[in-house]
Amino acid sequence: MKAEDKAREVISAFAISGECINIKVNKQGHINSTFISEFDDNGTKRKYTHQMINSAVFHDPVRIMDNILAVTEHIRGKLGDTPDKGQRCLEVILSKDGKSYAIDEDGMYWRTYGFVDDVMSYDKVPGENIAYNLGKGIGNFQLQLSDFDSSSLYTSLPRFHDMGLRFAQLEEAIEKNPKNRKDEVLDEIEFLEANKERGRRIWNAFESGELPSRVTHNDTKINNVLFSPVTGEAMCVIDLDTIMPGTILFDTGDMIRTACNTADEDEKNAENVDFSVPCYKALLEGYLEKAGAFITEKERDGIKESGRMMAQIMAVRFLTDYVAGDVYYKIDYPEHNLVRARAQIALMKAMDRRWNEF
Ligand code: ADP
Ligand code: GN1
Ligand code: MG
Repeated sequence: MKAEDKAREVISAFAISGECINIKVNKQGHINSTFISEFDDNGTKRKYTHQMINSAVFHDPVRIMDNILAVTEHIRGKLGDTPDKGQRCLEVILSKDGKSYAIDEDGMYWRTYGFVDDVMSYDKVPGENIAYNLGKGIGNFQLQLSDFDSSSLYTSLPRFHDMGLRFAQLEEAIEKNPKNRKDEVLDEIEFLEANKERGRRIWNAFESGELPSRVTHNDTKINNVLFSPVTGEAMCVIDLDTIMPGTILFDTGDMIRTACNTADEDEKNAENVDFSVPCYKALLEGYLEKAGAFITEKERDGIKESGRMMAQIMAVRFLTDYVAGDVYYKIDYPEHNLVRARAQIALMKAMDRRWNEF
């Protein structure tokens, strides 16, 4: 059965008025399967986002939905009577029996959000204004959640940004070498291993309590924020599966990694990958406008390193998936994960080249 037809079947379980007149796939994310539908309710058209939650990654979708309900409710409280509230915070649409999910006949969990319309999504930063607004948007998101009790959150992916764990997974994949890909990636392994100790510092400082634990998003890449096409303002932070206690440096790092990269995350020609110092400055300016008031000196001091650390985490994770045989990320062609890993390594090197400029 076509994916869209399957989606059409399962979404009838959600409390949506009207008739589904159109459904299509969105291919932007690497993890979940996302569909956009349009419903006609007696002449009024409304759009929705439906996602089949990736059960190989997320083992307890119900608890993830509990996290998302709690966090979005908290943010909505902060938004008060803001007229465009529906655009500024994801809205979970419940099922007809009042649940935040529906289960299809294969046992897969689905959820529905209101579609955030009239916004732009970028895989690559188009310029400094969007970098500034990404920083401000995530700073604001953290601020909105700064009084949320992080201990009430379910940890959906334990040790998600633990560099030591990520290296252990890489080493295990290399040891097993199921697709005989190890010999192709010896240079990459050597570079990453040589940077291992430096890459571990932020996680270690977080684990030892030197960096405070806060509610963080943990996946703040640029296409997980939707922007106004008019002003560039960050309207809505999406992809809330990984909201967990963490250090703000995971979020600054992922923003830097994605918003200061002049090339796509899967750029094939490493020479096209550069680190944009103007975007870095703009991103930080926006971020500190919102987060500057609550972050500590130690956190502030770690921001620069956080971008390099997250590029490294991603290089290690993409390389692991390549060696392991593409079991985690969605890919479009066989070398996709290798291309992604090389592009992140190129980004680390570009940062190093420009280290004294920012
Ligand atoms: P994944 O975990 O696979 O990355 P996301 O939740 O990030 O899934 O969704 C994938 C893409 O779908 C996003 O990058 C965005 O373009 C789009 N999207 C997701 N939710 C919405 C929404 N509520 N409104 C509009 N677009 C959305
Ligand atoms: C995944 O879900 P998506 O595509 O927004 C991944 C992130 C990576 C990112 C790299 C749950 O994010 O950790 O940084 O790919 N999400 C998960 O593009 O593993
Ligand atoms: Mg995403």
